[in-house]
Amino acid sequence: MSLAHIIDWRLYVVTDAGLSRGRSHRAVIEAAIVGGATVVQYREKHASTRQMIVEAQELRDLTRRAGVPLIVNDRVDVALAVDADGVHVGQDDMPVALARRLIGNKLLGVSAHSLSEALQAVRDGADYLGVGPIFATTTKPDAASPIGLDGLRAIRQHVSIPIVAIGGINQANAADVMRAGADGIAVVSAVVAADDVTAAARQLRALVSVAQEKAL
Ligand code: 3NM
Repeated sequence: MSLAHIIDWRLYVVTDAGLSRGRSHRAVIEAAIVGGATVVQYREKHASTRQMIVEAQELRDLTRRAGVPLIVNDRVDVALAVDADGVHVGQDDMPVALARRLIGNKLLGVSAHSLSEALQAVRDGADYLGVGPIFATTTKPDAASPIGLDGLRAIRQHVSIPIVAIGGINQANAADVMRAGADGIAVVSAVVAADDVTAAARQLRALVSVAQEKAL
């Protein structure tokens, strides 16, 4: 059993500068943690490396104080530089086995959009999967087509490492996603773009917790 099995994956909040309505990553993530975010992913596609280091370090400081794991999207170098808890790679990012060699026993998450990608990621040494998009999303313009709850269930049946589901997840469908076998929901817009980030996180956290308790 890896470290990934003892992490609370229920509410995995992913940053997005474009959706944060002028609020800093730090302000958004602080508010999300107050509302009950259990994992934070720093995802930044446009900033300079220098800016990413500054922002990731801010998130590192506050996630460490809160006891919440910090994962950096795509950028192994940034993750190592700020001593994040892990890295998350997509299918076009650094190959999983190579990322593993660079990060040692830090957490390694992999995006999977199909059962075959999921099985390959497990073979390559992923600690957890980001499975999606479950539903349509405008947050990631190059997202694959939605795999739905059935797609999520199929992957769950074949994979025992933790799964966070992503893509179009919100208050209306979070419980369904948990019932389909996810260990947690990964959300961008439902939290980061909310008027009240803390309230949005709190509501999602309650929904996933109730769904998970019922499933146990
Ligand atoms: N990755 P929202 S979908 C960052 O399918 C990301 O791998 C996806 O944003 C994948 O919660 C996605 O706003 C965007 O729908 C999710």
